[in-house]
Amino acid sequence: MMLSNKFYLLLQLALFLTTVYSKKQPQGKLLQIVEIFRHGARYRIDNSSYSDNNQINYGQLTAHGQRMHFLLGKTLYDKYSITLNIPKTYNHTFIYVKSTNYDRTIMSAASQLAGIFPLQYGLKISNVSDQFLMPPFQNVSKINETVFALEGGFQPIPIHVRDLKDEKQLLGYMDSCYKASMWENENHKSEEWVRIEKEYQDLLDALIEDEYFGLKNDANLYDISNLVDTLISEKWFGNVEKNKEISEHVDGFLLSQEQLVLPENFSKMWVQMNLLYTTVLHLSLYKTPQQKKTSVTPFFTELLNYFNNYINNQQYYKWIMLSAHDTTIAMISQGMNFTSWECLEQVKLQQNVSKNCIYTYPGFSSNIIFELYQDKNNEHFIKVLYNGTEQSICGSSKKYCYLKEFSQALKYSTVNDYDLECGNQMNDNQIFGTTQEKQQIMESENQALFTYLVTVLSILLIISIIFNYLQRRKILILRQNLQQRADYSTI
Ligand SMILES: *[C@@H]1O[C@H](CO)[C@@H](O)[C@H](O)[C@H]1NC(C)=O
Ligand SMILES: *[C@@H]1O[C@H](CO)[C@@H](O)[C@H](O)[C@H]1NC(C)=O
Ligand SMILES: *[C@@H]1O[C@H](CO)[C@@H](O)[C@H](O)[C@H]1NC(C)=O
Ligand SMILES: *[C@@H]1O[C@H](CO)[C@@H](O)[C@H](O)[C@H]1NC(C)=O
Ligand SMILES: *[C@@H]1O[C@H](CO)[C@@H](O)[C@H](O)[C@H]1NC(C)=O
Ligand SMILES: *[C@@H]1O[C@H](CO)[C@@H](O)[C@H](O)[C@H]1NC(C)=O
Ligand SMILES: *[C@@H]1O[C@H](CO)[C@@H](O)[C@H](O)[C@H]1NC(C)=O
Ligand SMILES: *[C@@H]1O[C@H](CO)[C@@H](O)[C@H](O)[C@H]1NC(C)=O
Ligand SMILES: CC(=O)N[C@H]1CO[C@H](CO)[C@@H](O)[C@@H]1O
Repeated sequence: MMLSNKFYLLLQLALFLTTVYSKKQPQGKLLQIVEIFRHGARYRIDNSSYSDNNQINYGQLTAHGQRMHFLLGKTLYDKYSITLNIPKTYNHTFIYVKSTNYDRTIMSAASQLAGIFPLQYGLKISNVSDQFLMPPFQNVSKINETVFALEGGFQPIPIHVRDLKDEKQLLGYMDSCYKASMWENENHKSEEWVRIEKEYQDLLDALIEDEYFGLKNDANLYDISNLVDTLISEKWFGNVEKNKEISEHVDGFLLSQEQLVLPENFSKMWVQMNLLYTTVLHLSLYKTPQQKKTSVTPFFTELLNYFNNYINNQQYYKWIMLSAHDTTIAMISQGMNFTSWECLEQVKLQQNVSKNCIYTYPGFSSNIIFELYQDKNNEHFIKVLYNGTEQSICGSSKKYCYLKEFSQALKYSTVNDYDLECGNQMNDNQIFGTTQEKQQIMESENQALFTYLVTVLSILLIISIIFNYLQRRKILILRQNLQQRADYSTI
C-alpha cells in the first residue's frame, strides 16, 4: 500500500515535471521585432448606402485614429525600451519604417513614431549662429528655439513608401499581382460564395427591409460588408447620439470590443454583421490555395530576410515597422494559420471549429509583432503576438518556434515564384534580361550577333506589349465590373 502510494506520488511528480518542462518556454535575448499594423480609425470610404453622415475626408485618418497609434507607440516603447534598448533620440540604425502609399497608413506610422520618439529629444543644434542655420530666402522667419533644431525638439522620421504596383510585400493581393483581380472575380461566382450568401440570407433580408440603411433590394454580401465598414467608421467617430440612433437598428451595435467576442452575444445582429464582414474579406482575397499562398509569399520572404540579415550582421535594424491595412493583417493571419474563410463558416454555423480561428475582424490598429530571440546556445527562436497576445505557431500549441522550424512551416503557406503565379509577364528582367546579361550583350564583340539579338528582342518586345495591352484591357473591363461592387484597393 505504502509503496504503491509512493510510486503514485512519484509518477505524479514526474508527470508534473514533464508538463512544466515541456510548457516552459526557452529563455533568450530579444534581438529584433517586425511589427505590422492596420491604420487607426478613419473616415468612411464607401458611399453606396447610408448616405447621411460624415461624408467628408474620405478615407483619411481621424483624430481618434492618430491617438490610437500614438498610444500604441507609447505602449510598445514601455514594453521594449529595455529589451531593445530603444534610444530616446531617433537613430537611423535602430528602426526602419515602411508604409503603403496611402495618407492614412503614412499618418498612422507618423503618429505611432511620435509615441516612441517624443518631443524634447530631437537633435540639438551645435552652433546657433545664423550663418549656419539660414535657408536661402528673403526675410527668413524667426523662431523661438535656441536648443533644438526643430521647435519643441520634434523628431522627423523617414517613412518609406512604394508605388502600389510595386508593393508586393504589404499588398501582395493587389496591384502587384496581375491575376489578383481575376481571382477575386472568380470567387464571387463560386458555389461557396453562393452557399455562404444563403447562410446569411436572414441577416441580409433584415437589413434590406430596414429603410434606414438605404440598401438596394438585391443587396448582396458585398453591399452589407460595405455597410458594416461604414458603420464601424461611424461608431469610432464617437458621436454618442448618432451611435445610439444606429443601435436602434442594429442590435448589439454599442457592444465593446471585449463584449463582442462573448458567446452570449454571438447571435446579436452586430456580431453577425462583423462575422459577415470578416468572411467576405477572406472569401474575396484568400479563398483558393493559390490566392492564399501567392498573396503572402512576398511578405514571408521579406520577414525571413529581416531575421537572417540581422543574424548575419548584414543589417542592424532592431525594429522594422510596417504600416498597412486590414487586408494585410488578414493575409498574414491566414498564412500563419490563425484564421481562414473555412473556419469562419464553421463559426457562423456554430459547428465545432476544427482549428485555430480568429473570427473577429482586424479592426483599427490591429497589430501583429514577430519577435526574434537568441537562446543561450545561440539558437534563434520566434514568438508572434496578435494585439499583444502570444499566439500558438508552427502547427502546434507552443507559443514559440525555432527559426529553422518556422522557416519550414512558412513553406506550407507560400509559393516558389510569386511573379509566375501572378502572371506578371511584363517583368523587366524577363524582357531585357538582368543587368548583368545586358552588360554581356553590350560587351559582345560579335556585332552581328548583337544586331540579331536586338532585332529578336525588339520583335518579342512589340509582341509582348501588344499581348499585354490586350490582357490589360481584358482585366480593366473585369475590374470595372468589379469595382461597382467591391474596391478592396481602398480599404
Ligand atoms: C462620395 O460622395 C461625396 C459627396 O457626394 C463625394 O464628394 C465623394 O467624392 C464620394 N466618394 C467616393 C469614394 O465615391
Ligand atoms: C545609433 O545607434 C548605434 C547602435 O546602437 C550606436 O552605435 C550609434 O552611436 C548611435 N548613433 C547616434 C548618432 O546616436
Ligand atoms: C559659432 O559660430 C560663431 C560664428 O562663426 C563663432 O564665433 C562661435 O565661436 C561658434 N561657436 C562654437 C561653439 O563653435
Ligand atoms: C523684407 O522685409 C522688409 C521689411 O519688412 C520689406 O520692406 C521688404 O519688402 C521685404 N522683402 C521681401 C523680398 O519680401
Ligand atoms: C520663448 O521661449 C521661452 C522659453 O520657452 C519663453 O519663456 C518665452 O516666452 C518665449 N517667447 C516668445 C516670444 O514666445
Ligand atoms: C462538438 O464537439 C463536442 C465534444 O467534442 C461533441 O460533444 C459535440 O457533439 C460536437 N458538436 C457538433 C455539432 O459536432
Ligand atoms: C485586435 O484589435 C482590433 C481592434 O481593437 C479588434 O478589432 C480585433 O478583434 C482584435 N483581434 C484580436 C485577435 O484580438
Ligand atoms: C499551418 O498548418 C499546416 C498544416 O497543419 C502546417 O503544416 C504548417 O506548418 C502551419 N503553418 C504555420 C506557419 O504554422
Ligand atoms: C447587447 C447584449 O445583449 N449584450 C450582452 C453581451 O453579453 C454580456 C455578458 O453576458 C451581457 O452583460 C450583455 O448584456
